[in-house]
Amino acid sequence: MELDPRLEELVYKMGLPPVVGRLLFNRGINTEAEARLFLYGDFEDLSSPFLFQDMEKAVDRIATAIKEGEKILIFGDYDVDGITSTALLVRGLESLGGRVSYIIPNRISHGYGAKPYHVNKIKKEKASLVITVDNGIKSTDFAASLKKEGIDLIITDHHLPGDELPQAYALIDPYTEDNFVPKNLAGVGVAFKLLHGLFLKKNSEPKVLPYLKMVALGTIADMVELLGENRIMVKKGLEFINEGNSHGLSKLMDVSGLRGKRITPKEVAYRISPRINAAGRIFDPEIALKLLLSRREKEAEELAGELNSLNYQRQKLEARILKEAESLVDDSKPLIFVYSENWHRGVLGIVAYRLSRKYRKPALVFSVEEDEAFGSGRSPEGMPLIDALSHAHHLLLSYGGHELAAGLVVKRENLESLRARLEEYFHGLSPEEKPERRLDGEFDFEDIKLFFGYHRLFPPYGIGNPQPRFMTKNVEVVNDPGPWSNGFKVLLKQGNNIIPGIFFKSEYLFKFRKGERVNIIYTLKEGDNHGIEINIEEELK
Ligand SMILES: [Mn+2]
Repeated sequence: MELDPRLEELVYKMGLPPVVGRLLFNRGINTEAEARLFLYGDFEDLSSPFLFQDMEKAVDRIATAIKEGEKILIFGDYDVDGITSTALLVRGLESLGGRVSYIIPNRISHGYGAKPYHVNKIKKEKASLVITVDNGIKSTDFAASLKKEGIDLIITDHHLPGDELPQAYALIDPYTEDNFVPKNLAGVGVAFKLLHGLFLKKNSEPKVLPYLKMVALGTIADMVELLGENRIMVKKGLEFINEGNSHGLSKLMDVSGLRGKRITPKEVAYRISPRINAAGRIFDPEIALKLLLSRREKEAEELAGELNSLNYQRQKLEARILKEAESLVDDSKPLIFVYSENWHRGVLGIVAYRLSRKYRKPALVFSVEEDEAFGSGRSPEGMPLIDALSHAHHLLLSYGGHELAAGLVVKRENLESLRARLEEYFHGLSPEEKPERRLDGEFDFEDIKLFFGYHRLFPPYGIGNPQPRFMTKNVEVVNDPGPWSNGFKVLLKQGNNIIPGIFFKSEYLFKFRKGERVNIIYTLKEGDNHGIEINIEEELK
């Protein structure tokens, strides 16, 4: 197997089989430290929270607030990342004796983020310390209003700052740091850093570990890469989730059809997150937060049921809007730009995502309400949405987001000029070509057997760390396939190695006959008695 020289050195130094090195390399890992963190990383390997320049200051301020019995208010956000961040700090600070309350702005009625008008509510709560989670880095006006009232503000966020930083007591955001801190944290990862710092100061570090459950949920839902520290935190968090949960989380898993099932990032992304999100998308995010905070079984059951029916409503709404939006698509244009007065704002993002995936171009979907249009955009890789919007910023009332997703508000009368401007921007740009099925490479069964000794070190799989997928050519079929579960099982041989393979496509029954030679694409699985098995996905000619 040919390896990059850097990789060859790494594999040699760490005593890894080349196949393992190659897979690490495919995931962007090419130093010994990164490789060690990936394969053997544990909680102790997370970087110190005190690498953040304002951490010390923030932790001390919170400690004082707890000691003096001041009211601390957590200012959250409506999605899974924002809700789990809020739950994490509410429960975390309470466990240290803090008096804590929270606000999660209702995006439908209040829009995104902290605004000066939230200050009244904060005053009413008699809070003297506000901590934002998963938002705040652009809330300069909010920060100024709080300052005027003499209320201290600690901002924790993972978004890019604007031109001006808010005037806060302490600011914790990877994007405002000169120090080396992990950059790809979700909002809940940053909130965890703060709590971790606090627990370290209180000499009760081990007690912070169970809060990684919230980190796992929010990090997976926010679609940041499951590499580096994120992957360690998600791995640990999922371990805790699989060991047992609070009433809130276990009722949520029940209604998601996951009772007794092992939770991996897939279950979080496809079953748990949509239900948490449904609350904020079409009704009130507080329902989801109350569920995560719930300590009473009966209450948790009711809230979980409520979330489940909101999720069902969300699906119906989404299907209707998607159908209507699609009827307005002009596929000859370089982007999809559609709007209506009859679309619910809460599902625009999902609709934009689906359109963008289907047509492989940027999609912007707007709900027009009176003289303003609220839009959500999604974009395939290689077509940077946020750059496009900043080129058109003079037409926008507000906007924010990143390369692949953005939100924006525009005056109704400017919609058509915005469309023209964006079409001009995207004209001639095309999305990055991505093969439908990502492959880790061609390997012999010899390599695959060596990798199998390491395969338990590779999950959790998710964004940035996909399940390894291999190709092997010239494999001999040892016997005719026999029925197995709802598919078929066959023995495959290459050199001295025989490996059982599973497949589900009945047309393969004609290809996998005794004595035939096949080229296959497959993933690995642990079979009976923890032996190696392969899951055949494709047979190549
Ligand atoms: Mn977030």
